Amino acid sequence: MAFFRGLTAVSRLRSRMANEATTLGGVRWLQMQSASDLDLRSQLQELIPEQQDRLKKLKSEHGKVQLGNINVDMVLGGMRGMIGMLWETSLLDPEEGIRFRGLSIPECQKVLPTAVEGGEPLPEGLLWLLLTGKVPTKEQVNSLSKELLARSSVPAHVYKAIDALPVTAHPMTQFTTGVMALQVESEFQKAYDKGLSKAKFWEPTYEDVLNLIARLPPVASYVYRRIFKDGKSIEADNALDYAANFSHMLGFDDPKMLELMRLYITIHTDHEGGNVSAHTGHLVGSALSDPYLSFAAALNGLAGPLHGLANQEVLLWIKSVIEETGSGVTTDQLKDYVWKTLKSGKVVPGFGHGVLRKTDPRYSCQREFALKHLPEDPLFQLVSKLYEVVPPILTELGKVKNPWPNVDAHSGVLLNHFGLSEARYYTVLFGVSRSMGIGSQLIWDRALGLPLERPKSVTMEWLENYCKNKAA
Ligand code: NMX
Ligand code: MLT
Repeated sequence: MAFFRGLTAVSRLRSRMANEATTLGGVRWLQMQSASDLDLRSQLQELIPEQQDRLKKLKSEHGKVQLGNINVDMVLGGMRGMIGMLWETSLLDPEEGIRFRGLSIPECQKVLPTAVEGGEPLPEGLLWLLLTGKVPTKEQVNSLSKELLARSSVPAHVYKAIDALPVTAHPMTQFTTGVMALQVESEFQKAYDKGLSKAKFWEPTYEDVLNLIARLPPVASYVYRRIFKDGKSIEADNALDYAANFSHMLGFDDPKMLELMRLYITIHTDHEGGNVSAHTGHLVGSALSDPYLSFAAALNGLAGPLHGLANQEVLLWIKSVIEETGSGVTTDQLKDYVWKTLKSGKVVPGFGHGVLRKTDPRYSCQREFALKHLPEDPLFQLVSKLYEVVPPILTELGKVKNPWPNVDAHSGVLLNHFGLSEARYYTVLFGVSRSMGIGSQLIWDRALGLPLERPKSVTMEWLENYCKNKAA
């Protein structure tokens, strides 16, 4: 009975999405099945002319409409709140969190195909959604899983490039080196060198992006096993989906870990365009650098502690709490540790955000996963305690705009529970997932012919003179 009630709710959501097709930008959300429907590239081929016309119309009819006012604080404050980029695949609401092509995380969990009945979404489904704006069928997702598997072979020189680094090099350095080594196979670069017309730029970009996404799990798992295990790679299992296969190649086959990996890869894919990694990927891509060059640049941004590296920092911080206080840490001890961190001039990792002003829904869905699968895990219980302790302290500081936890506050304890305890590796997992969002948008950047990104910068003297003249 509950199952049928669940099905009714899903079909209500699907039909709501179908009805909302025009309000969500005119992209068709659902479709009937035909042979070419299983081929993602053919789907894009159909969508691109529509979206090109839509952009042309937007430019010609509304090009001069003003979008907010830029003030000096925004220029000096990291461009917060400044609208300055087109990013089609997702949109972030400060209160609600991320929507992938209009769908929130709970909605994606309801409508995207899963590997397990009632389980977590398959990231291939989210990739399809990001690229096309359509919720794929299970057949489409299976077909994409197979396509990614078929594209996943990694040339030997990539592993040699990684092996040239000391094994002590940070996993992100080794991973990005692998991505740069993959670049020698760029279809975009080859086609551009042969004089490909601008109208066709999206086609080799599509090939590069799908190849890149497909090849990241073997490269990333190679890095993991080189640094933390015996150095022996584990063969892909062709029967598995993208995330499960990645987990398998890392060395983790517990069915719950496979589900965690599906959830993990799904929720980290995209967070609109202004975050450091996405913005970097888009900026570098705007110079017509190919997707490998663009994504390697994005990864270097992700490797910063205020961005993706925060997931590493969170687990290390949690472990340092336990080291100092023992495992039965009390609320008062936790408060003292948070204050000690702040007083030493550090941030509390995993809390705060540049845009969000509420608890990150990516945190909430990981919390739900933990409540379902590992409620007794002591580190999960510590993370739950931090949820009570940290926000009032950050609020008391008086300057923190968002005291609530972000995605990184939770991910480490889940991975740690299933044996992936090496915190220094966590940002690589984030990177594998982010390739789907940045890559999808890069394809649309080329399909829509978006221009070189080149904002204006000014000096302090320029600002002082401008403000003086304005006041006069
Ligand atoms: N702990 C201590 N201080 C903080 C925190 C925090 N978690 N969050 C913000 N602040 C401080 C911030 O450093 C700034 O101080 P100051 O004026 O002295 O420079 C002040 O509060 C105002 O910052 P906000 O405007 O609230 O935040 P901003 O947009 O500048 O930065 C983050 C956003 C995410 C960089 C910041 O909240 C932070 O450093 N958080 C901890 C690191 C983290 O979890 N990063 C991961 C973000 C998600 N991701 O995956 O990328
Ligand atoms: C992200 O997922 O990119 C982070 O939450 C940072 C951001 O959105 O600025």
